[in-house]
Amino acid sequence: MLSDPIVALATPPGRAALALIRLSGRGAFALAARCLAPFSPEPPRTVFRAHLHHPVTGDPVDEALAVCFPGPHSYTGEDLVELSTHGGLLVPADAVAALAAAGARPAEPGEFTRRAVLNGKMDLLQAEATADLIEAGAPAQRRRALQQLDRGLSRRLEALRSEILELEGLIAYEIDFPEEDEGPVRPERVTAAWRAARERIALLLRTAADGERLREGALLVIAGPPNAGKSSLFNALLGRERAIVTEVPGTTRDAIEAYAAIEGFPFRLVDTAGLRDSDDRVERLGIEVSWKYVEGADLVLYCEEAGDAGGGMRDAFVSRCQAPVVIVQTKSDLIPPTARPPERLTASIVTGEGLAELRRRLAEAAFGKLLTLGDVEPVVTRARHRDALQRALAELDDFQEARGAGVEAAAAATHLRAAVLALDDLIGVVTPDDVLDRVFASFCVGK
Ligand SMILES: Nc1nc2c(ncn2[C@@H]2O[C@H](COP(=O)(O)OP(=O)(O)OP(=O)(O)O)[C@@H](O)[C@H]2O)c(=O)[nH]1
Ligand SMILES: [Mg+2]
Repeated sequence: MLSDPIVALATPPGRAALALIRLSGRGAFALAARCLAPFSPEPPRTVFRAHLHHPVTGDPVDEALAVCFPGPHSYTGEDLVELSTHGGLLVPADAVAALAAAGARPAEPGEFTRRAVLNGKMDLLQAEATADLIEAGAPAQRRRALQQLDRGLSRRLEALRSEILELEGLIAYEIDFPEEDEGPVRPERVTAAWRAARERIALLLRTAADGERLREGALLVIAGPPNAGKSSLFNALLGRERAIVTEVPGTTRDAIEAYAAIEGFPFRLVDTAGLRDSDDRVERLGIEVSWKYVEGADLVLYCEEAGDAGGGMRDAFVSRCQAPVVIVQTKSDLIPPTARPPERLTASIVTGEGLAELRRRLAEAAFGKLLTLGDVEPVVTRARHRDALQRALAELDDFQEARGAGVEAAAAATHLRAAVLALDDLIGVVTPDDVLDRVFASFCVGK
């Protein structure tokens, strides 16, 4: 395993009070000693102040604070030094250059965390959760990432893994007693254990759609006839005036996309051009774009003016949509409360009425499964997780099919072994390099 010393700036470069620099690997302390005076790794995990200078020219770089974490009690599991310097563009870059001149190599993105995984400080799911935590833009994303970092998903998968291993153990009896008609383990017991493990995997897989949406944000497309108040609602949900609003039908020509947290959940909001037959070439193009977005949406918010009798258009629209549609009647302030149909969601951006309920409905429609699961139940959040679980499930099913077909126990058991391997891949027990490359490709340098 590579453990050569690596260095990186862990904070973004630019005008800031402080910067954090990390140095990790074999010989990290000796290397730091060439740039810091005074320097001593003893006592460990204790902050000390030191002059930081270039090891070759002796040029002073900064007055820094340093902490030494001797391996294996460090983030990477290796000897690790963290330096706090002044921020800005020059000082942190010079500090990194000084450590590089002393013999450290600039780290690749995610290389510190990759070493943490390889040294058994965390599993691959926790490493992914670290990246998710950094990327989190909505509270629900942060909570989910923290739960995965706390090994919520890892523990569930480990339990599942032991269940399959126990099932393999039951089968081993049959392998040991091949002559007997019926081994010491009743077939129903094997079937019950198989069914329990299968159901657990299926349960996790059912969280995948909402979980992946939670990481990426739900694509919420606002659509409807011109002048229905779509852009106004878009701005209200965003909390700022992003889209142009006028009383002229056909104001929005192009789709406008923006990120918003609604009820703590991440959404990618899209405002679109109003749908109608138009002779205007530019508007027609805009309407085509609207339909493209509607077709790719996770959720559609269909707007129609309160009291609008355009039910035919709405029904035709809904039947053309793949994604779930939330229908809202806008401008409810323009009609008397008695005229509002009780079964319809109504909202007004003038009075603010109905907006809180609308937000709740949108979160419910896009993330309903996560809302019912709460924050305790683990959820799978990546295609990588889904693929591995599907592989495990397919192997379990092949196992049961083989038994049904009277295949010899030892041969049937190979499917259980393969299911365990799929879970191992997922947790990151024995992960091939190319999988690691893919996971860490999206990481920040210095993490
Ligand atoms: N009274 C009232 N007027 C509203 C409300 N929402 C929007 N409007 C008005 O309705 C008109 C159209 O609003 P927009 O948000 O531009 O409508 P749109 O659906 O985006 O229209 P297009 O982009 O042309 O398709 C504007 O004059 C808004 O001020 C509301 O809740 N109450
Ligand atoms: Mg508009």
